[in-house]
Amino acid sequence: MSTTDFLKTDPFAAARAAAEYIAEETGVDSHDVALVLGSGWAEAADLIGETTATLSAEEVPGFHAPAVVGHVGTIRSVLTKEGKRALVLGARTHYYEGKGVRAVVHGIRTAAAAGCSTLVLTNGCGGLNENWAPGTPVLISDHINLTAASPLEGATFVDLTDLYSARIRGLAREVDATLEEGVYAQFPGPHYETPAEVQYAKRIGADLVGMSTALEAIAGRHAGMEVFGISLVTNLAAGISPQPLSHEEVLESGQAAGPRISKLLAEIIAKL
Ligand code: 8IG
Repeated sequence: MSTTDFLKTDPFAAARAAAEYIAEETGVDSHDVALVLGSGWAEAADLIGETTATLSAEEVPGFHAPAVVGHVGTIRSVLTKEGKRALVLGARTHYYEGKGVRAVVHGIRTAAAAGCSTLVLTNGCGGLNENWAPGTPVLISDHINLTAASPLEGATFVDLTDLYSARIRGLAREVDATLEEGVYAQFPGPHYETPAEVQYAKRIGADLVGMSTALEAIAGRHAGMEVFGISLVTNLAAGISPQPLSHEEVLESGQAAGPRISKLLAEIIAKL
């Protein structure tokens, strides 16, 4: 049976198989923290410690090569100065790729099976607050899942109160007291929102709009991990600024903010 078939029959067995492969290939029996790198966050891994092994996503059972320019298709094992083992997932499968929610959260389940007790989710997103200029990092306090999908199947009732760890948000604020926080709405994508949809998101309580994170956070909580999320506002959401959105703009503001947010993330991970 191919590993893709395995993902179809038992996603948790597929995650265990991937974790076993990672342990063998990296020589690290158990990892401590998983880090998912979204748009704009690619450089962060270099600052959190020494990369001891690099795998390409497509060699690990159940993983796919990334579909988006600006995303990194590697899985790295990083040793932090504090002696923690970080599993850095540069390859995220997005819901809009149409591979199914199991594929979207496979990396999360693999990280849990690899021993990770903390999950750090990063993303690039649109901001609804005009005061958040492109390049502003924002802590995720909660989410609104607008995909109408769930990574959980059957009668799996998981409490999502305080899904995004207040403890780790506190640690982040010790690093940078000016960090603000907001509610992240995951849209299915891949199109950006219309201005009317952005106003709708605002009225239902969102501060950030994007195409990832919520489904992964749910899978992380279900797997027993402590979840931390941080967004990089790479653009003002549609209609908040008079300018139209472009993927190039998103990549540019991500690159400009890179050094600052990489340092920020490394300092937060050092405190975990
Ligand atoms: I980067 O404005 C990035 N990702 N849905 N809307 C949505 N996703 C995004 C946006 C945005 N910017």
